[in-house]
Amino acid sequence: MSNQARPDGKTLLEIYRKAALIKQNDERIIKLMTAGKLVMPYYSPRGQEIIPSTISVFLNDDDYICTIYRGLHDMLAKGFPLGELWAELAGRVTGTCKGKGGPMHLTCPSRGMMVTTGIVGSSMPIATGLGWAAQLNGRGQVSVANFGDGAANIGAFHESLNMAALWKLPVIFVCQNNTYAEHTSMARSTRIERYSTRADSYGMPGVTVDGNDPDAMYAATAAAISRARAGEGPTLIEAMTFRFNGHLLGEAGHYMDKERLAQAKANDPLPKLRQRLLDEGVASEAELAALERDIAQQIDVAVTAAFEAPFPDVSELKRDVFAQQIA
Ligand SMILES: Cc1ncc(C[n+]2csc(CCOP(=O)(O)OP(=O)(O)O)c2C)c(N)n1
Ligand SMILES: [Mg+2]
Repeated sequence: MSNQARPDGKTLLEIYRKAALIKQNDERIIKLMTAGKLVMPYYSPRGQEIIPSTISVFLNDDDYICTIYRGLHDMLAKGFPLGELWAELAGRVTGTCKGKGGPMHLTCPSRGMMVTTGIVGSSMPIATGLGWAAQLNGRGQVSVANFGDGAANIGAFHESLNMAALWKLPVIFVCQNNTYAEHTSMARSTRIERYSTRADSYGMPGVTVDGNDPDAMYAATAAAISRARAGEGPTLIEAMTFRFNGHLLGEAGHYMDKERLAQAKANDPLPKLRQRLLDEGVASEAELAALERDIAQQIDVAVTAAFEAPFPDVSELKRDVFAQQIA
């Protein structure tokens, strides 16, 4: 552990800020959905927020990320503008996809957030293609593919890892292993213990880390990023985590191990990180409280503006479906 990169106080505070934003945003969505004010499919990332909060401290605006329906944490951590995010969630014209993408298709290409996809496994080939583009651009950009444990059993996983390794593409494959694919546990999906062992088959490093531990995530990401930026090729990071809600908000979660869920909630990484910031003298209670209040206010502003904005006009229905033909 001693020769591994460790986050300094300022970085830890930034990781906490991102994670606190994800948590508060999640709470606001659930509140508005249960009140019937916001209607959408919601795959809560609560419990998994340390993973992207740590990865994204290494990312620049022009680095690429691709994610899945359970990817709001990835987007928020990379810096999705809150106003445009809430407008998109609420289906309003002021969203980044003019309200026509919604929560399943969040994108913000100007900040490197290239796709949210509902097709399991499809973030990986897209991120691999973006990695190829980054290699051709030659500006040292990296491409991050976020996906779940279930997606590690899809053909696109194998094809993407093989191609990225072969061409030494600057891709970081991040398997956010919450141990369930929809209602099926990992134990019922594979004979192997660790998906990271598959990296060896394609000739790239693979590590399994505690995704809820900022130190472990930081060290794994630092190694993967420096390898990618140096033109040495991709890495597979399997980040172990657990989701606090069911697959889709509103489901009963009958298939989930109740004891493990209770344990995961008791080990919520957010209060732990908050306490660490206090213990290590990185921030005072008053400073953290102010940071959390500021996040709440930012969400208030974004929600209010979103609900005041108009829905797209019906004339927008067929626009932006196909690329415009150039004469
Ligand atoms: C190609 C494809 N097959 C099946 C589905 C249905 N489906 C939606 S989510 C999901 C589970 C994926 O689990 P995982 O990759 O572990 O991600 P998590 O939801 O746990 O974050 C499945 C099978 C789909 N959307 N796309
Ligand atoms: Mg999963």
